[in-house]
Amino acid sequence: MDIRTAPSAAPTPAAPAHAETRRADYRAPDWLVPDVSLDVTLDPDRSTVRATLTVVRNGHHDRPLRLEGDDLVADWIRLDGATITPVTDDGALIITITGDRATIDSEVTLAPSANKKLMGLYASGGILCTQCESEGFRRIAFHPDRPDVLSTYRVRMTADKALLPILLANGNCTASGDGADGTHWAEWHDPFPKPSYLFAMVAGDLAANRDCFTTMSGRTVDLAIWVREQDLAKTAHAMGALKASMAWDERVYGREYDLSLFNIVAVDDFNFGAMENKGLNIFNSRYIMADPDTATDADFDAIAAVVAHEYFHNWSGDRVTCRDWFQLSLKEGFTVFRDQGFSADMGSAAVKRIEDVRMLRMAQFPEDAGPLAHPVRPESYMEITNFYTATVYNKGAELIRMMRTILGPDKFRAGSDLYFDRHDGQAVTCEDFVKAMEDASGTDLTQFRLWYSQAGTPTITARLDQSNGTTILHVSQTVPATPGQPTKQPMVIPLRTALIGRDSGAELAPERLILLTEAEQSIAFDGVTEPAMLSINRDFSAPISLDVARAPGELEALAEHDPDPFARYEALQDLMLRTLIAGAKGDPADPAPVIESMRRTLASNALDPAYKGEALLLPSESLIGDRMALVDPGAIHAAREALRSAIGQSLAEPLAAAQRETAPGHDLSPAAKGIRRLRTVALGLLAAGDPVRGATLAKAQFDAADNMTDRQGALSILVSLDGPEREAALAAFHDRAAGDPLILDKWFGLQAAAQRTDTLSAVEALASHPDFSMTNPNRLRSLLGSFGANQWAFHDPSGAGYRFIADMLLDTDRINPQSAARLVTPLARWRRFEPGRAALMRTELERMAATPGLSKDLFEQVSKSLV
Ligand code: B3K
Ligand code: ZN
Repeated sequence: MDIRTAPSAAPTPAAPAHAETRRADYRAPDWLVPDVSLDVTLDPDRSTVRATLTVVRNGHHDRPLRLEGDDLVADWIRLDGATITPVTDDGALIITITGDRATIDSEVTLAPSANKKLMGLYASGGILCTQCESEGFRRIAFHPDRPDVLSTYRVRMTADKALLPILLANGNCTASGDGADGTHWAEWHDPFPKPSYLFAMVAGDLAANRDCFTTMSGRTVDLAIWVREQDLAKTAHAMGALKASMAWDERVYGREYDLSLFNIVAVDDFNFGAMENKGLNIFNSRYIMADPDTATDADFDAIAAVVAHEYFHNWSGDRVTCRDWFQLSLKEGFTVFRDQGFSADMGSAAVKRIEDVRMLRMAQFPEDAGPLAHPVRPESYMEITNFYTATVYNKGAELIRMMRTILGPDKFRAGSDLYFDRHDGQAVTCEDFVKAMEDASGTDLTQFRLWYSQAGTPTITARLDQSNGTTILHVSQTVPATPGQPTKQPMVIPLRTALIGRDSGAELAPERLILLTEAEQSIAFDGVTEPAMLSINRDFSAPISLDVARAPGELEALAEHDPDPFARYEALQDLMLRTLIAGAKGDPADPAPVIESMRRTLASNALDPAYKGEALLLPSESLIGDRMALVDPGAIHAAREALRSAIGQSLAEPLAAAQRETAPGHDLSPAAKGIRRLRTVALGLLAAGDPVRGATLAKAQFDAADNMTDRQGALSILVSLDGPEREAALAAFHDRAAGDPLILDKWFGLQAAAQRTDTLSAVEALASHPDFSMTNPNRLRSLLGSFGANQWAFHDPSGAGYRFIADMLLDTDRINPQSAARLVTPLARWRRFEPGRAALMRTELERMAATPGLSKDLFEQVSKSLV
């Protein structure tokens, strides 16, 4: 059904019809393309692509060949050497072929420098590069462009040697040389059959950081990270992460790299983080370039995680790929799970788990609770680009984690071995992954499969009953209704659970795995003779909302004694949330229990600074809102600031001591990072308790910083304060950036995140700043993404924040629809807000929906938000 015909949808007279693609309609390809040969002449303003496709009929049928094209005009098309004029359908070519095999040649002319969608072949700062996932190859050549059509590729690239001296594509370079008139050429061959979304080529004036890696079978792989010459010094961390990832995948998953070359290229204009093209990963430069003076510790960690993620895709994505885009989580959920494991092994597993759960709650839980909720394996889409979501990625990773928890590490590894062996070289489904896990482990995962098909975050209630001399845990689950899924079945919920003595603090019942499979279940614990406290969903073993009946004082005791680091963290968070929600509702909210728990956490000798930094961070304003029936941003902000201020005043001494601790900027050890993390968290609380002292301390931290973590941390506090220190630090930060785009992104982002009444007008002014750019996705995200995430400022009761974002996104949509569609999600949550704001948000969505010429990307998000 066209979504615009839904009875409650907004009127959209001028919008084009956009058909839904449905998972249930999947049909194997009519034609296969075993070989693709490209002859490309590269120039920023006028490139030509000659494509030769060998096509083979797949099965017995008389259907024509369909070659997709997006914004392509064919200079000519030939079928077995004879020129043809095919029928066209929505940019695609429909070609009738009589035999079972044919050769299709075509030529198109492209203008990469005019391509601002950043899909297909485009220019970024003089570098020509490609982005094909999901459906970008059809902007380079006519092709079926679907992930279940796998081909081997040969590519010949020709370009002006002075302008574009480096020519790269997937696989191995088989020949190169100089041509006439200052041109040069290179030929590349990728022996591994791959879908078109993994095709890549790059041409530019690039320099390489080169290294090598010896694989477990003794082969040497040449590694290169390509950037502009002046950025070479900033690639060392990424190279280290790449080598560590290669070793980790051999050790943990038994996966060896398969080509003799692995190239990474960094570009400044990129729609997302990075792309796993076979043998030629292309990265957003923010996930490659770092030194302690320009990148924070969090940036360093993110670089390692993304380098690992893209590298791990070589097996989970490239060697075994997706049959269709509904299976996206097959590669993304699994690969996120793999990169999370890598990061946990490289640093603190406990802190990594806390960070990952925070991310899940910040991005995925709201998605699951809103109009854009969809299962990990979606059933339909208008624009697949809109489904690169936290649900597909992060909830998808949680599904893999739960399978590992249920099967245990050894059977899980047997399952992943079987999956890779069984499906090497194939395009497969999420079902194939689960089946491999089932077959290798002998465990029935029938009910578990509901996690792939049912959207919504399950809510679990748990109550420990010790009233009759027995100890019984009563647990129940409900899965909320989501769009298109009014009723749900009970899921398999793995809950790592232990009992802890309320008086002794001892573990009364050792940890066990409870598998909840029904709507309600009761579980008996034997031999428990003293009052017990429930330590449940340890390590966040299931991605659920949990409501536990607690006796007074329990959360405080668990925050101090629970041996599971995640559960201890969670107890303190719940304590904070209880106080914050009461405050936001106008109920009495005594801060003392939170303050005393925080005092004990700060003083503990058993906890490291990194953990303390995480534990002392209050839940965000949006997370508090997620736990309330209706969100009132002003009341939430006031309650949170009141608690922060009370903490800052009561714990001024220990916080100041933590803030005084420093670690040298070049020291990137987990211990040094932890000191810096805690330092800025402490500074934020101190400033909340005493803004004048806070400004002085923050400016001193800013001025003395020998690293970006301390400098950005100080500025992140100063931007929300008043006084001359703020303006001085902002000006100094901008000067130090000296045009470095990644530092300027921080400068924009910090101001858009400021907790101030004038943030909206500041953001409006920044949109006209000479350093702002509508065409660079990083800069757009820095300003609009940070502002949209700033609950208090964005939800200004006047509605001016909504108007501003809508205006900006309508402009963005004409340039880069993918970016516009991604940044609209804060407005989509309108139903969660108090009626005044909800009406204003809805008005802006309706205005956008009624705008003529809206892209399919933005139309899908806006229209689904209104239904
Ligand atoms: N697979 C890419 C994402 C592509 C997004 C296309 N809209 C990067 C990643 O997840 O590794
Ligand atoms: Zn990925």
